[in-house]
Amino acid sequence: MFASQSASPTLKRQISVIAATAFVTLAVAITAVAATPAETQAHRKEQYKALGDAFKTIRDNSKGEPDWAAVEKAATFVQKVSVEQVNWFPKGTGPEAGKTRALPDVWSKPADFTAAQKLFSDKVAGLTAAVKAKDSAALGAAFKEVGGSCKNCHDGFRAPE
Ligand code: ASC
Repeated sequence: MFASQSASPTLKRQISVIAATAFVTLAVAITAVAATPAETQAHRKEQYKALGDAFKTIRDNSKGEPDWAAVEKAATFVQKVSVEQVNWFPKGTGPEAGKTRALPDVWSKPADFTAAQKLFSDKVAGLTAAVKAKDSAALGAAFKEVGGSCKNCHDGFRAPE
């Protein structure tokens, strides 16, 4: 018999919840896939700008006694970006899609670019650990390491302003 005729109210409610969850998941997935190249560029520019702001917060707090609440918030964002950025450079989102400082090597040397992105997320692990331990000396050291990984990627894959 058809499920909705034989199912108990509890089961029906569970089925509704599962169906609604599946619908939302699908809608989110379609939205992510459907971003135009220009939208992808705009998104990554916005996120990297916010990353710069978050990194400034950490820099400002890496001398003297940190404001740990502010540092934690900023470091959480840095960590999120370090993971998500691997999705921000699909093919077709280079200069052909709009004004960007991302260099062609992003797409012509994908293994090198992936390695540069990985260096960043690897160094962020040290930052996250320092924040978790509320260790200001470790924070200062990790800040420098992360900054080096930013520069490493910019040197190879981003045009100067
Ligand atoms: C920052 C910032 C960057 C990095 C980089 C480190 O504060 O906005 O892009 O540090 O300059 O070398």
